[in-house]
Amino acid sequence: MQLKTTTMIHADCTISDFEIKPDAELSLKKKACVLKNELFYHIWIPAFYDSNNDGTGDINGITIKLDYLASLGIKGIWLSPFFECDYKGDNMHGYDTTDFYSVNPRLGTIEDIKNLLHTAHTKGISILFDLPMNHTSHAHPWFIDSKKGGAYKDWYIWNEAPGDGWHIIWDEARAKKTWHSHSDSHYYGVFSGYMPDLNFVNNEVRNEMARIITYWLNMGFDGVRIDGARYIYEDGPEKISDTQRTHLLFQTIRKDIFDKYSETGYSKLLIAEAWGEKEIIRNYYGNNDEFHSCFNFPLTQLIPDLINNVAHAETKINGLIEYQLTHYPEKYLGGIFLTNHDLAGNRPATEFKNDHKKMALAAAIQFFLPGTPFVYYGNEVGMHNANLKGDMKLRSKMEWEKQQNDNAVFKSYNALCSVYNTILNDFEDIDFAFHGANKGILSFVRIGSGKRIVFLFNYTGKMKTIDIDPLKYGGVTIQHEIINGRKLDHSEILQSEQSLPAYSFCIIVIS
Ligand SMILES: [Ca+2]
Repeated sequence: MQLKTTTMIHADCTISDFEIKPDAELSLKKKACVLKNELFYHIWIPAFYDSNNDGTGDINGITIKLDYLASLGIKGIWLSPFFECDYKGDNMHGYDTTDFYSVNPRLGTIEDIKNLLHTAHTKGISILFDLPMNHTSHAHPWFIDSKKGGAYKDWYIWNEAPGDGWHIIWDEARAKKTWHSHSDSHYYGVFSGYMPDLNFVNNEVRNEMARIITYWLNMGFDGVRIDGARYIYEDGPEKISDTQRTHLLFQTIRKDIFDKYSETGYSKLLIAEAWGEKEIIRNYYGNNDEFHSCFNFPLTQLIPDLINNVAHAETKINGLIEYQLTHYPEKYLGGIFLTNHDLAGNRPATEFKNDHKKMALAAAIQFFLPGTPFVYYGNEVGMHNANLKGDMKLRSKMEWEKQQNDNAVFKSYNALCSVYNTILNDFEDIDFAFHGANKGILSFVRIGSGKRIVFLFNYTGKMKTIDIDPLKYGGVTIQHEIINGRKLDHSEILQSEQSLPAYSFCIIVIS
């Protein structure tokens, strides 16, 4: 009986009819997953840089600013959605796709995309695209046909009498509807009636999604961020997220698509937006056979909480990292971010009320915990949350005028990016010793081939004495950096006890 059930579930999660054929002209050769100790930058396209002065940031604007990103030390970019979409008003988010194969003309053309890929790759910068695969816009031709009962009828989820219990998990009032009426029936749309969910039980839908993913990866993209990964299959009331079939489909996509790209020498990254607690995120790594990486949502709140001295923040961050070390697959690399486009966190300038030291400290923790830092556009120049409603707070125009050398935040980010690329270039994480957040000091050691790096962060407003006895870390030769403070000389390090000023940090490289 068990075998029969498993086979049946697998049958709902297979894919075929796609081709792995990376374009050699536009693709970047990568032996390993693109996220290994590489600094990423998250761009909200309409807000970033407007190349043709029509009021909307665009693809060519990113190409123009690649030198800026390269000089900062950025090695990869995650783009907000650029597919043709329905809503094109002030908060054009692009998660309401009307054509997965074409580019929103407000953002540019397919030639602009190819030019961006080519130019970025010549500078060694990877590019990820954002795929809202769970749903389309209600204005997508597939859904218009589905509503009429045409050939695409079964591409969406219809139910004459869905009943109760289909609540979205983040809506505590449990008032938001996930079923939406149309003539005598109802269709399912977990995010809204404007974005109906695709029916992944339908073989044609899965194959189409595999074609879409490989179309863009073949063109030259280096990976994909899967939007709303928790909501792909739903099993009924109270079972609309994190279902077994959702995991099985991503395992299939990993094995049949991503592992095959790796075999061609063009490794591509699969990263999840699985917005939830650590136990939920853990399952999207599978047994190292599902997503390469998942965004670390719990950490986004805990980093500022630690620095802002919020009650129990030490216990919570220790609990999070110890859980990850115990339960996540070995060498997992999460995406670490302080802000994204969705109100998951405030911009640091707002969160820390413009306190430059706290902002630099938060960025340093984000950068140096094992994982991949994703810098949200504008955080590096100290942009604040905009005085706008809802998620528009985090989607305001890039403040290019703040990109000046006398900007203290920008200076800190430049220094951090430079140190990051210097000490983690070619660093292979072999082991990690987490000493935890304790009495105002967060400390850990990253151990790689040939060197180990000690990190100490003082997240209090007081001077702290730290023990940097090299013997304790088994080091022979010591190089060192102190940011937000002065540089130590060798004899001082041998004294082993040092003072670490308020909201500053110390990085010791032992090789
Ligand atoms: Ca779904």
